[in-house]
Amino acid sequence: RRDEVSLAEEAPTIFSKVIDKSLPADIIYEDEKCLAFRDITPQAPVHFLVIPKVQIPRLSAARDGDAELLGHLLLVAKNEAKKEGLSEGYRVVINDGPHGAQSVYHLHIHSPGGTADDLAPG
Ligand code: DGP
Repeated sequence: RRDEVSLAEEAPTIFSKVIDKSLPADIIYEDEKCLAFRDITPQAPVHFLVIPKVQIPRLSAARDGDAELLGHLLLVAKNEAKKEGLSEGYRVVINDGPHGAQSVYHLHIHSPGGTADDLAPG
């Protein structure tokens, strides 16, 4: 039996609409496996998200077979950070689940960057 939380986690999220382009987003990179776009509520001068096109709801739902995809997402994050001029560094954050402050249940990597003063703690 699956509980309400896991059913909710499997439902399509707003990011499915970003992927199928039914919801406009400022997309900065796309390939067959993933998409990178600017966060609608940026926490830093540069703040983009990298998401897989397949809906893995959260990091803790990833499987061993997702290793290559997860590595790809990280490499896209660092390539886009370079293109965005974040030569002095940036953060790479994944929020997982209620205690990790995850609000959208489609796995995403946050890459906020700017000056250290601009970055929210944690
Ligand atoms: P998290 O708390 O890790 O689940 O962060 C979800 C992020 O997604 C949050 O920083 C705001 C962003 N976000 C939510 N809805 C939209 C949207 O419709 N468009 C864009 N570009 N970003 C969104």
